[in-house]
Amino acid sequence: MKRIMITGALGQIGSELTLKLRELYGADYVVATDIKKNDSEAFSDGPFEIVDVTDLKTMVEVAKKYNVYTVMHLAALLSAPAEAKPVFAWNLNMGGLMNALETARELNAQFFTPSSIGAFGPTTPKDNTPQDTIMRPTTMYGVNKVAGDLLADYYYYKFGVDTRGLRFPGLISYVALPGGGTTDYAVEIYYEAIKNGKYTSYIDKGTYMDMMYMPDALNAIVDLMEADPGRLIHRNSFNVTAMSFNPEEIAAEIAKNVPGFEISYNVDPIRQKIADSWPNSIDATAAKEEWGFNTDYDLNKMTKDMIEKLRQKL
Ligand code: AKB
Repeated sequence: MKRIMITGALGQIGSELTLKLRELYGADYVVATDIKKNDSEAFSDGPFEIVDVTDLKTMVEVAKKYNVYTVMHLAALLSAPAEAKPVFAWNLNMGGLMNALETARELNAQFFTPSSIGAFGPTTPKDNTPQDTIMRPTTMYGVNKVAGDLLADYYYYKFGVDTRGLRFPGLISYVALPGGGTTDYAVEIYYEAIKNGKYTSYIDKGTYMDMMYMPDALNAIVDLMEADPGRLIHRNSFNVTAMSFNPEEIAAEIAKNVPGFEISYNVDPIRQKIADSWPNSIDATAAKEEWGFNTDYDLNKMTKDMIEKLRQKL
């Protein structure tokens, strides 16, 4: 069997995806890469290489060294830091994606990269947002995601690269912390509930966003990559979601498990503006029909699991 190479493997998705793929396919067959090492198991439990995604030469060399069959490109700047440094975000998010696609083309490899609900904008229908709809994002992250969806489609049509991708909502996990997402409040709230019994939200009450628990997100990646290509009409930007809630609703669910838990608000205008430009809830029918997308966790089940796991961890 040939190998999978993951960029950004020590980040929020990568540190868990690397371990899951190593469990499924064997540790030697999953090459984790990142710009620097950290103490994650993804670094210590199998092959690891330093790769800066803006450096095409090194990326191709590493891919060739391991005879890579699938490139999974996760390295990217999330929505809030991308707003703070838009030029840097363009260079990293688009330059890194282009290099990863070129690496897949050169190795004749399958390709995966995550897109995001950030690809939608204020003129997109807000509720039950369709798979194919108006996409005029007003953030640099969103511009990167729409351009990335189109670029991955282009590599399929032009060069025949087997590109696939998912438009992820906010991802919630107790393993690795996300780095600078607008949806991160829905992770922080669990940590603060366990540590302090209260949380001050930077997202305002009443703000709905889509979310998904990490085990469902990892299953979705594996299922999409293993799907029959003949059934895929959308390929690079499938809407996927497991739940949509606002800060009051997640706080109420946490309070059922952490008696006395309280939420208060100190709204961050930058992240609130990003959240207000995103859908309330998206429609995942295309993913269900084309490759059988489904989820195990709703808000209730995820909250029980997050609290149990974080109590052990903290
Ligand atoms: C973010 O909030 O930036 C990410 C995302 C939804 O893409 N979690």
